[in-house]
Amino acid sequence: MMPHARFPYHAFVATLATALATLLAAAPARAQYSLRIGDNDGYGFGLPDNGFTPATGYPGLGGSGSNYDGRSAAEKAATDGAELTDVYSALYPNPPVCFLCPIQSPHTFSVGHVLFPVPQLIGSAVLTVDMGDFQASVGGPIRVLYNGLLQSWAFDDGFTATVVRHFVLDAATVASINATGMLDVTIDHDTSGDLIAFDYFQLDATLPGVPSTAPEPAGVALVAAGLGLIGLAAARRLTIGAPNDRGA
Ligand SMILES: [Ca+2]
Ligand SMILES: [Ca+2]
Ligand SMILES: [Ca+2]
Repeated sequence: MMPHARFPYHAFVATLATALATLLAAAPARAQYSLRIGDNDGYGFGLPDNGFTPATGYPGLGGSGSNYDGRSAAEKAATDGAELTDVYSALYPNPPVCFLCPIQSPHTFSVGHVLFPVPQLIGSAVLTVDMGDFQASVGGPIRVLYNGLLQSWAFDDGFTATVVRHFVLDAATVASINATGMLDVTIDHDTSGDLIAFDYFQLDATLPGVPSTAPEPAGVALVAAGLGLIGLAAARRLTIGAPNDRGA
């Protein structure tokens, strides 16, 4: 047995520093609500972000690769908007691009909904959409609404181009989310003949009035306790006048 067990000061400080780093890493991130609909798998065939599909278009059977279906079984069965991802075209265009080439989409409907349940109040939100083959000047712009509020998605990225976009939602949309507890992104293809595609949709939101990196109260208490112990350890070292704390 050791007659005089020394306080492992340096080991204690190292342990406390590790605990603090872990605590800060676990602090709430900037986005306190995050939900992705569909998956980030490159439109179901591994296309890199902001990349281009092959010159022939999506790997489907119809013109420009239309009627492509790269969905998983879960995405095919989904009703929250994931069923609109990894297919080309994401929606059946109305009017059709060509009356003699009916294979244009695995879907036969022209209006889709991406539905995010938001069960808490939010202060701000960003909608991220990985979208492909938008050609507003060729086929006409897609009509898009957030909870019934008209948006402008008149993008001209071009045939085969895909783009990851981040839409900062305006105050009216945030208020409508807080009023209804959800975000309904309505994608209306009734006024456009443009064939389009989506890889995924993601909503990130912050809570109102909560500093984005503030530790939780329990964490603050832990930090205070740790600082107190450091002070006690330092005081003890001064009291006993230990010249060397490292042990043998
Ligand atoms: Ca997928
Ligand atoms: Ca297109
Ligand atoms: Ca996908």
